[in-house]
Amino acid sequence: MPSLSRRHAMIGATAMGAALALRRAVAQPAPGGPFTLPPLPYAPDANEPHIDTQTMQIHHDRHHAAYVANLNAAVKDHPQVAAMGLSGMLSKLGELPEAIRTAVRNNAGGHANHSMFWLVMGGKGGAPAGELAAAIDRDFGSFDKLKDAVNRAGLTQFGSGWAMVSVDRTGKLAVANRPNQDTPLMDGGRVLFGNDVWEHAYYLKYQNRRADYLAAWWNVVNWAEVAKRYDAARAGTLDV
Ligand code: MN3
Repeated sequence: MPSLSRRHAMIGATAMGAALALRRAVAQPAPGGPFTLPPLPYAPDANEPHIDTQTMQIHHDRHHAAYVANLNAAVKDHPQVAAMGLSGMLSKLGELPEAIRTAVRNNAGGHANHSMFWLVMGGKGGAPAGELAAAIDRDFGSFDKLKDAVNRAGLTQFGSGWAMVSVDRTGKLAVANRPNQDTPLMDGGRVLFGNDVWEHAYYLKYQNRRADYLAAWWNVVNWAEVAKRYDAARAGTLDV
């Protein structure tokens, strides 16, 4: 192999260094880390008067943003964990490095739960239709009974948490309330939809009247979006 002159070697090294730097730059995640705050899919006043604009802004722009930032900080030195994705890391919490397990549980959970939450709101309430309505009748008896079960789950969730409906690959529905930012994703399940019963979700408008918030929330559910999630769950393509 012919030896390169010192000058050629330097040029070669520089070019190789530039190529490596470029490759690293392309592989770099977005500033701040691999996880990003999804924009609200509607204006922050879209759920008025049931969910007030200021609550939506604080909830999305500060609370959800904090879960994303804290998750990015937790996985900063653990690219193999980040690469698992939200549902992947939440379903394998026990296999994660112990030092970041709680931070991932709280913040990946918070990121997943809120990403779902915004999507299933912004609608006009009413009632589900089609196959989803049939599944609700089959598994709960009626839409009213589903609402009662979810409201009861939300009302009896002590402290902070979520009142959710889980869905499996066969389309089977079940009420699932979880504390803090826990989620059926931690059991390998999927969330059809759910309501946030942390006080930050309702306190500005409803103060301690959680039952009033739970009742009003149904007026903003986007059933077309929930139906899409139902179809995706049965197709095996629903993530968070
Ligand atoms: Mn919240």
